[in-house]
Amino acid sequence: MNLSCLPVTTCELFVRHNPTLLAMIEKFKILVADDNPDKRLLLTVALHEADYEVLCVNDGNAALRSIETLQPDLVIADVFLPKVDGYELARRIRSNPQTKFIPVVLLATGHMDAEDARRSAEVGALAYITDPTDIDLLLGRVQTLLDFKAYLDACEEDAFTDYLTGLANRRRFEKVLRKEVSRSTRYEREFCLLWLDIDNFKQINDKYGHGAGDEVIKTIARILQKGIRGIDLAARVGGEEFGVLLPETNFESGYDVAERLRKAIKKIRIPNVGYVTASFGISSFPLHGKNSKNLIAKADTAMYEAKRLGRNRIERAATKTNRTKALSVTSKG
Ligand code: GH3
Ligand code: MG
Ligand code: MG
Repeated sequence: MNLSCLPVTTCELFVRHNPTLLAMIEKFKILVADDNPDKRLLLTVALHEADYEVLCVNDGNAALRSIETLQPDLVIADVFLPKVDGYELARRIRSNPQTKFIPVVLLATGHMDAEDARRSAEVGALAYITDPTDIDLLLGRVQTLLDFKAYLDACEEDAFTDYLTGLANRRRFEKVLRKEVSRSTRYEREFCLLWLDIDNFKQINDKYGHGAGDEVIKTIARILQKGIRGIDLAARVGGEEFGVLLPETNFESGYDVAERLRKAIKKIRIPNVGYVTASFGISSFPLHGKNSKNLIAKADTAMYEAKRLGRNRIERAATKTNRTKALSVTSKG
C-alpha cells in the first residue's frame, strides 16, 4: 500500500492501529545487561541479525539509568549482574509504573533449580533462560514477548486518543496538564490553557446531519493541530469542546495564540456546511490556579462568559484583581 497517497491523519491512524507496520517502521529497542563481554557480543550480533536495535550495559545501575532515558521495549539481563543483580533489576522494573510493562528476560548460566525459577517468577521476569548460547530459544521468547508488548502499546495509545479526530482525548490531556503543573511549579515557569467550544453546533447537526457535524469537529481539530507548536498539546475534551495546552507561554502570548486560532477557524469554509466559529476561554499558570482542576474550571468559566457576550470571541479568566474591578464598575452602575 502506498502510504504517501493518504492524508497525514489517516496515514498516522493507519500506522498507529497496525502494530506490525509500526514495528517495521520503528525497530524494537532491546537493552542487554551483562558484565560478560563475550556474552554481550554474542547477544548483540544475534539480536542485530534478527533486526532489533540493541543497547548494551554491563551493570545493574547502568541498566536502570538506560531504562529511564531510553525506554527500551524489552530487557535481557544476566542474573549475576554487578551492583544491582538481575532479580532486583526485574523487581524494580516491574514496581515502577513507568516501566512496569517492559518485559524482562533473565539469563542464568548453568543449572537452574526450582528455587531460581520461583524467584524469577516472583520478581516478575517473563522468561528465564539457562543456556544463553541457545539463540533460537532466546529469539523465540523475545519475539513473542514483543508481540504482546506492541499490542499493549497500541491499546494504551487507543485509550488516550480520540477516535474521531486522532487528537489526544480528555484523559491524556488531563494527565499531561498535571505533569505540566508539576514541571512549571518546580522550575517556576508559566503556561497557558485554552478551552474552546464550537458555537451553535446543535444547529449544524440539526440542519446538515450528524455526519456533517463530525466533519466540522475534524476540521477544527486539524486547524488546532496545524496552528500550534510541537511542544503544545491540542485535545478533544468533550463533544465539540477542545483544550489546548501551551507550555512556556505567558498570558498575553497565549491570548495571541487563541486569537490566531479563532481567526483560522472563522476563515475556513467547510464543504456542505459553510463557516463556523468558536468561543474561547483562557487561563494561565500560576496566575489563575496552581492545579489542573482550577485551571480548567477557570478557562471553562471564561469560555462560557465568551458565549454569554456574543460568541466567536476570547475571554480571559478572572483574577482576584480584575474581578474586584468588575464588581466596583458594576456597583457604580
Ligand atoms: P453553544 O454556542 O452555546 O455552544 O451552542 P451549541 O449548539 O454548540 O450547544 P451545545 O454545546 O450544548 O451543543 C453541543 C452539541 O454537540 C450537542 C451534541 O449533540 C453535539 N455533539 C456532541 N458530540 C458530538 C459528535 O461527536 N458529533 C456530532 N456530530 N455532534 C456531537
Ligand atoms: Mg457548542
Ligand atoms: Mg458544548
